[in-house]
Amino acid sequence: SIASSNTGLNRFHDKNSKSPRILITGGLGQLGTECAKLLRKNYGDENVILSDIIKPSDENLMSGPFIFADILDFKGLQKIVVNNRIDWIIHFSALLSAIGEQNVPLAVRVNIEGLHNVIELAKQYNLRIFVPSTIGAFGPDSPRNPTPNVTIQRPRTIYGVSKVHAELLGEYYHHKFGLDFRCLRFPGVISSDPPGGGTTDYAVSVFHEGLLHKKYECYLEPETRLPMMYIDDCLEALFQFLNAPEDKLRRRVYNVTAMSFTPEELFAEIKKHIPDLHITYNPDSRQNIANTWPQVFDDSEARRDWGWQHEYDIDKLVLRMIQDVSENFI
Ligand code: AKB
Repeated sequence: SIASSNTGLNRFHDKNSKSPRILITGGLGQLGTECAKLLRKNYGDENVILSDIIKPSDENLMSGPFIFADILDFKGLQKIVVNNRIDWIIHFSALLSAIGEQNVPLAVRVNIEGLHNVIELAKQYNLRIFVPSTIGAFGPDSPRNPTPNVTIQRPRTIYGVSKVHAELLGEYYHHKFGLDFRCLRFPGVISSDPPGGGTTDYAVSVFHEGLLHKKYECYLEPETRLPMMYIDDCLEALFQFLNAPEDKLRRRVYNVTAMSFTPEELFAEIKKHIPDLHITYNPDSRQNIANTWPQVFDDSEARRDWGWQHEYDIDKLVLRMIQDVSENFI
């Protein structure tokens, strides 16, 4: 994993500077536990607090502190920030694209009201705040191949709308109040830990189903091209960007990606390792979402400004996922 492949502690912090104290919200989603591992490796176990409203497993509790935090409870959050002397917030709590469409009022509360709470808190206590955005922040009017950093957005999902709102509010707070707001637009993130309720989830499920049952029914059409990245690259981008000096940042919101592929191309690569994998297609409402999203994401500004570079292309990703899922889930 990225945490163990790092060359050592404090890659970006000199030995004499104090480690930041970091709160991760929505910490038991797809990115939280792996992100905590990486940050703990760099800043010390006790300095990274994972939080969620979900009950943690024993494994979640293994590497450092976990607390209950409800992002809809402003006072509760305030107490956590003060009592734990938090310096940075990584705000992962959100309902993803497909699940958000099934419960729009809840998505509005979690994705928009929750964001209001953490951003206001970050302003009041002068915290650095990272909020992930997504390829889902684009829509049918956006150029799809490639999709540049600054262009028409106008998404058609509540998830996308909430992420555009987060991007704009964060930029506004930065310019108006000097808030240290940082935001990366991620593509579909692929990890052996399952995501929940996204449009790009097929690219994770196929590994689990494929290795267990040798068959997978895909809910997207075979030629649906979407940008993707392996979780180690995603967290590496987050880590580098969090630590990028202010003078390198020409904007507060950057596209990042690693590759783009269609289901057909991914399955062909997996079949090199699991030749008897049987694929069927049965597109559902997620196809309509995917049809409005970028096919190829232009992240040249992140590469130019703060040196973003990905490590995993499709062949390396497939090898690594087969290994991860076989070791941890089969
Ligand atoms: C989703 O599919 O909703 C997410 C995303 C691309 O933001 N994985």
